[in-house]
Amino acid sequence: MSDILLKKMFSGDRLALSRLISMVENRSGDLVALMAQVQERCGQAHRIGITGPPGAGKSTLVDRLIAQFRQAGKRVGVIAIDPSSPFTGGAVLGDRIRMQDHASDEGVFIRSLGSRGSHGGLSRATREVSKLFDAFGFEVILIETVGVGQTELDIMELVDTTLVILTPESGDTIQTMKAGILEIADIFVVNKADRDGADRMQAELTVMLEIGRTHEQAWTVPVLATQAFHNIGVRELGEALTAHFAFIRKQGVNQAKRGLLFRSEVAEILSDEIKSQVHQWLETVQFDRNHNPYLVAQQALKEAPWLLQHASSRPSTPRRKSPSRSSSAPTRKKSRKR
Ligand SMILES: Nc1nc2c(ncn2[C@@H]2O[C@H](COP(=O)(O)OP(=O)(O)O)[C@@H](O)[C@H]2O)c(=O)[nH]1
Ligand SMILES: [Mg+2]
Repeated sequence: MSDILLKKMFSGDRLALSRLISMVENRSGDLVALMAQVQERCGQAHRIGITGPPGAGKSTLVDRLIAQFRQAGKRVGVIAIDPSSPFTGGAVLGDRIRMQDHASDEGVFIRSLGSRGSHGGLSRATREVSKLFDAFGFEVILIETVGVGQTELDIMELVDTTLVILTPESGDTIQTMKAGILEIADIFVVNKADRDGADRMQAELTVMLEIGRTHEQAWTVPVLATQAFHNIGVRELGEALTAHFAFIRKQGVNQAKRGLLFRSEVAEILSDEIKSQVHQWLETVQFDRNHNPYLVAQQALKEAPWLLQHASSRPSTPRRKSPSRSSSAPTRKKSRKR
């Protein structure tokens, strides 16, 4: 079934795209096989991450940026993330209403992701939805996250350009801000520049960036001022975004970093798969009260079905001895659920 959906999505069917996103969100179907096909069509989109404290104006800016990119003839996919909320309500719902102007535009697709549907793997779900968007043909992908915690930092690893939005009142945020956010920002925006203190905030940030600047850093992080609400400074922001994308395209990807990210992605896919197989296997095991979890785990490592599957497909692997039944070993239930 997913093959038909994929085919439809590749031919531009938005409903198919929407259903595939739901599959990714709910972790249903053979996602590894599905995403392997999606991956083949990826690599064209400019992925932009937008982060910063709640209320800074991220959604308003996203809305303005959508309009800007649409005017330039680019198609835009938007992922709005709310990791704190178990339901995608509240702020994200508000965001969707704010962005509703674009709802009838065929060149725009807005989707919110919460931690509920994604089974805890919010960064993996985000990465995969972003890949679906890329394969679908969106030239620009905007990912809005709330806050500056670990989830946001993880998500910012998935993008080409990271935009950090602050306001004139964000002094405390900068003080408490983890050093990480300064390092990951490719562009800073001081939004709500209609308020007092925007100039000072802009100057402070510029100084901080100057102090932290290293020699090998070829990109100078711009600190821009915007008034998203009044649509001021948005054109300059759009230009800075495009300039950064051109810069990283020209510079080429850092091979070492690319290798690191690639390995961590493979590790994430593998460990998710193994974890889910472990849980499936545990369903088939009957325990009595005195079981020692270490002994069960030890035994499982010896006769784990997921390892066996792998081993049996490799003729060079030495044959296993038939496992001896120890009193602590779990017994397999008759029928294996899959
Ligand atoms: N004064 C002022 N308010 C703004 C500006 N941009 C956005 N806002 C308001 O700030 C509030 C929060 O905006 P929102 O985009 O939801 O922030 P988010 O939580 O970062 O996504 C809303 O009431 C916006 O209307 C601006 O440039 N100036
Ligand atoms: Mg928002």
